[in-house]
Amino acid sequence: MTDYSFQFTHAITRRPARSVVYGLRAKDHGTPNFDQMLKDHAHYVATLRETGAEIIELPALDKFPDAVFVEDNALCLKNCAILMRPGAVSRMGEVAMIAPAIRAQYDDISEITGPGFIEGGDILETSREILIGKSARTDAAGIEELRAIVEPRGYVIREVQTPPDVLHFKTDCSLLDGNTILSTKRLDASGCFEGYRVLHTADGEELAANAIRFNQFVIMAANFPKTAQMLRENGYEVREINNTECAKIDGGMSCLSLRF
Ligand code: CIR
Repeated sequence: MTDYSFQFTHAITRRPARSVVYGLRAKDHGTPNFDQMLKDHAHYVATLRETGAEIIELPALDKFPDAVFVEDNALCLKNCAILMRPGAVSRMGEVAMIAPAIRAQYDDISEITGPGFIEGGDILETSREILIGKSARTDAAGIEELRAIVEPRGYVIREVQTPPDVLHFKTDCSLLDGNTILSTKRLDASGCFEGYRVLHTADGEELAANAIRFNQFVIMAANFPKTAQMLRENGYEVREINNTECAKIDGGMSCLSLRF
């Protein structure tokens, strides 16, 4: 049986624009190297494609430095998609730019119209529910607007809390299979994953938590050897992608694609 929380036939990505060096960031970790980011992005796209999925690559958008992080623009479910309303003002215009690509794939499309905010990075879909972390980018009104759209379509929403000073809920966790979550210890300590099997990132490797399960692969940022080994020991087929440049602007593996 297909588990739509990690078995996908499609992904949408967007090539990084030169303006990506001006992307939003919470702390200064230096300017991303654009050429390295292009290489890493190409590696990421090739890895998604290796699973047999169709990858729709959208062109770079110089006007929106963070537009490479398409995950925040939409929620793509099995039979419907919802266009988000980013909490970051500089990112609001990205949604209209991605809408045509989503409309080409879905018949049932809704959009968050506000006044609330919600970004895809705060949304974790598992095989039984959709967890949404309240954060600086996702507020209660945004979550309620999404709830009103998806619950009549048969989905269950559970509001949780993104840890303070963490950009998105999925900065600290990922789905490994329908019932297994990779999480930082700090997020798991909140109790939000009760009933799931939870594997923890190694101490000091918290940035490894933002991974994706995409068909047969767990795709994670490189340079987190203990967490990668732990995942391999648990039977996952791990692929590592250099993420040093995206990490400078708080981006990771999940942010770079919409998967459906
Ligand atoms: C931002 O602050 O919006 C971007 N620089 C990073 C977005 C990362 N997106 C994600 O975790 N889903």
